Amino acid sequence: MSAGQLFAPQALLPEGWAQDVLLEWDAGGDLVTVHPDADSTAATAAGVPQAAGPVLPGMPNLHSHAFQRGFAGLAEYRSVTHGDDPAGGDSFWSWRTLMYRFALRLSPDALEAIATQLYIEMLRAGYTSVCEFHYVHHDRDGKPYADPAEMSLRLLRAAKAAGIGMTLLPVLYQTAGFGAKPAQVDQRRFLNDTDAMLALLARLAPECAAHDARLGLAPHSLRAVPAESLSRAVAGLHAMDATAPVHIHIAEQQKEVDDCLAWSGVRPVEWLLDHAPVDGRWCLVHATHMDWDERRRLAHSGAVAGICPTTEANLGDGVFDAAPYLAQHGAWGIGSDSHASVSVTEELRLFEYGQRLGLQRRNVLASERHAQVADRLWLDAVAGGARAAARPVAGLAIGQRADFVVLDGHHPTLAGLDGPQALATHVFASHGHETLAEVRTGGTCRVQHGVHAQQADAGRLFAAARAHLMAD
Ligand code: NGQ
Ligand code: ZN
Repeated sequence: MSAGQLFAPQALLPEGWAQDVLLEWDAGGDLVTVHPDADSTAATAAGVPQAAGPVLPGMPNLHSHAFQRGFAGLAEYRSVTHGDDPAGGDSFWSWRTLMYRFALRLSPDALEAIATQLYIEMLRAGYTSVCEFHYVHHDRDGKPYADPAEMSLRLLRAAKAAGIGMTLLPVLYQTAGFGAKPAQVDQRRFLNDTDAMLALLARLAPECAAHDARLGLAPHSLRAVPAESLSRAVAGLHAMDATAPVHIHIAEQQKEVDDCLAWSGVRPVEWLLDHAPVDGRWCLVHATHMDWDERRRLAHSGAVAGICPTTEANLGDGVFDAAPYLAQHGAWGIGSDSHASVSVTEELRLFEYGQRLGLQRRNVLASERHAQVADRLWLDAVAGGARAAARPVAGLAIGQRADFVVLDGHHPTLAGLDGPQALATHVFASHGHETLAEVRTGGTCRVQHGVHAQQADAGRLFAAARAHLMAD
């Protein structure tokens, strides 16, 4: 027995576009029927609702620091005239100093308000699940809350309230740089020893199960986690759950590459591939700066490269060299990271545009299989995002979650276009999210014509929380 049904005149299945697709899901929100070339007359006669336009798999957002939504837009001014960074001015590192100042003011209530607003915005943009890379664990003095899982639980509640799928990744953070450099005072809210982290994971496992969330671990970076802690924490996680996801920031800034070389003689991605059991359970966030061999090895490892194009642009990280990585079938997905932008289409577009700008060519990431760039981008990012999320969100296929978005075939921008043209227009030539008619997770409609039922209340709480934090 299905709990819900939809008839899609056109739908983007993992293998490509299909016509007249009957979708059915069960009471748990899992797809039980994905039937192309179904009889549309029979479906209409049986009262199956018809989609307003082409149906796409919902997009997993593989990298988020929710609290940074409250800070987005507030560091777009010159804060440094001459610093110790090579450019002698504002950089990733001076941004980080300001961001830490904001993080130090955060309360549990503020985090929940900001995250709820953010997750609603994600749904409105067509993201149907999120991997939350969560590192503000402790109170302002750096002491654990009475319940050390306090902040994590706020994120689970926010995801539930918004209706977005959740992979919670508590972050292990111990040091300020390679070679076990002691943590800075302004990093005090992030710190846990390895045993405390394993205890936090054990505390969160039943909570995540109760919230239908997946639990993983995020060693923050090779800068923040010494080698021994990295291996012990990953082993501890995998003793609890052998398939749990592991995410790590890596090689985002040239300085990190230089520091890693000075410390170990090898580059960060190379070091990780040599010293950690990197496979399909891993997501290497950014991986911006790789040489040819690192790129080849990462592509063959099965791990996902977590690309965050708007944040990487905002922070001046560099451009991920995508063409050779994708040519070697490297897995990748997208994340909104610092939330300078919360837009699936803007991330995908900028990913392709970075390549065009660098190579002075067009349609760089089209493939032999997908002449349409947008088809390739969308399907790759869903597949990689699902692997990073370690949840069944890999697209419109039986056994996967009924997470999908419906394009608005009646909107003037899309009217009269077929599925591939509509998707290409949605990605490359639409403004805002007006071309989305509907967003569903687990079959439940969360957004209809841009509106989420809780958006007004969430918006008020967000604005109040941010005003309070800024006055603090
Ligand atoms: C973060 N964000 O953890 O929020 C980092 C900055 C760091 C990005 N890398 C801090 N985009 O990497 O040290
Ligand atoms: Zn990040």
